[in-house]
Amino acid sequence: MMSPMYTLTPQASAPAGVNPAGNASVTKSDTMTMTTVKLTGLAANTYYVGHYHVMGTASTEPCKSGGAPIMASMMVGQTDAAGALTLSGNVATADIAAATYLNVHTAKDSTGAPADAGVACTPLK
Ligand SMILES: [Cu+2]
Repeated sequence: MMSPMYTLTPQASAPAGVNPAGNASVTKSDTMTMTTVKLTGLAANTYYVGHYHVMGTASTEPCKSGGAPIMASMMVGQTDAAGALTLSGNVATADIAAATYLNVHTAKDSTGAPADAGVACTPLK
């Protein structure tokens, strides 16, 4: 089992006043991948959504490439009153085989529909 820890950094599309910082632990087996994302500096009592994404074409930098989300990897959660968030999820490792980055967006509501292009991101290796 490999469990790398990734550091998420703010994205240009993060709303003003949001200063996300945190990390993602990714525990990968041959069949399933368990992901836990912890961020602080977000808006209070607000829904956020995380996904793995495939590479896009807007940039050679994964987090700026604008790739499509892998919907099977969607994780939805709500921040606490201090703007701290924990997201966790399990996804089939095969479903994220082509992923090049993991990011978190503000969500419109508990359905996890994204409200922006992303607030924090990490490339994957
Ligand atoms: Cu996403």
